Amino acid sequence: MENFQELKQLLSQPKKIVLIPHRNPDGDAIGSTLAMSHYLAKLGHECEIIAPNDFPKFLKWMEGARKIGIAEYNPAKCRIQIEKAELIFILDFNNISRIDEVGDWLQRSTVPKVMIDHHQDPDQFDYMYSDVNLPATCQMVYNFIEAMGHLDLIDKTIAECIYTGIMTDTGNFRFRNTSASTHRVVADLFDRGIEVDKIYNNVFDTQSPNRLKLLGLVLESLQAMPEHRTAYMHLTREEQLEFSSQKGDTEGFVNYGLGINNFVFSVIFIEDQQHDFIKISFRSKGNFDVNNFARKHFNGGGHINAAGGRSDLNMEETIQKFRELLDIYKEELEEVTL
Ligand SMILES: [Mn+2]
Repeated sequence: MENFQELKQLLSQPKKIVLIPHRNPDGDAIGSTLAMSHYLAKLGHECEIIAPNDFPKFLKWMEGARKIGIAEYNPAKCRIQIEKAELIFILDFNNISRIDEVGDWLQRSTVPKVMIDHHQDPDQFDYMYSDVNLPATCQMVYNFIEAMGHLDLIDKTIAECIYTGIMTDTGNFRFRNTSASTHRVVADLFDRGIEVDKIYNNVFDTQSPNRLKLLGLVLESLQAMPEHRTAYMHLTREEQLEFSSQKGDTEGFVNYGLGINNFVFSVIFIEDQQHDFIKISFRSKGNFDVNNFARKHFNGGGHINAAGGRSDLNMEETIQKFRELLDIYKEELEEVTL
């Protein structure tokens, strides 16, 4: 971070601070905002986290998670909190368009903004710590606290939040950007008392029977295209209603396609429950760049191996468009080395 000393100076006086994760916050978004807010509170700041919309139950066990303001439920209250903020942290995203109307409130605010994030092509903010090589914003929050000279302030609660973000964003320590430094951070979190079995249990083993049935349905829809080393799945609105699908229930389904021998590209198409569009998740292995693919063809983006997008066509047309695109990428997909 270029002007880190200036930010450090800013943080030396107690302030009203608002922290914001991206829309549809995941483990890294919630983990990083909670870890940072617990840390800043220890420095004497008054912190509020404002999420654009609600997040799944399997992230609500973390200390402070239930106090997070949800803009879609309490817009007036959240807007006022942003108006009153003297400093704003933007974590795990780098582009105002990812936070819906919270972005409008943010743009109206003239206070300094600090962005900490690992996605590509960040917008410009007053203070920026951007590193696309790190696997999780939570690892960056750890690095930030270390740079502040405050590792001793990382207690078990903060360590749990950081671990949760790293664990979920690295796919349990198996995605490519997981590095020695990631494991060193995690080793230090162990020293601070985290219980990994408890965290794993809280995040992964709290599924409803309906979620597993929904997974069964999604796997049933799987289309394998060995020629393209690609698998895709889909889920309609009716199917989600049938199993009373909750927010977060479809998280991780897309990864199953990458479990097929020699496959490098997996996609899931999910019809939005309220609005007429298709939400798409892309996952890949090796150097097949789904960030690029999502940006170019489906109004989305993300990372090289994990990205999201959307389509305003109906399900059938969206899948048709996708299949046509695959032919263009056939060679590129063939060449991916594992
Ligand atoms: Mn992240």
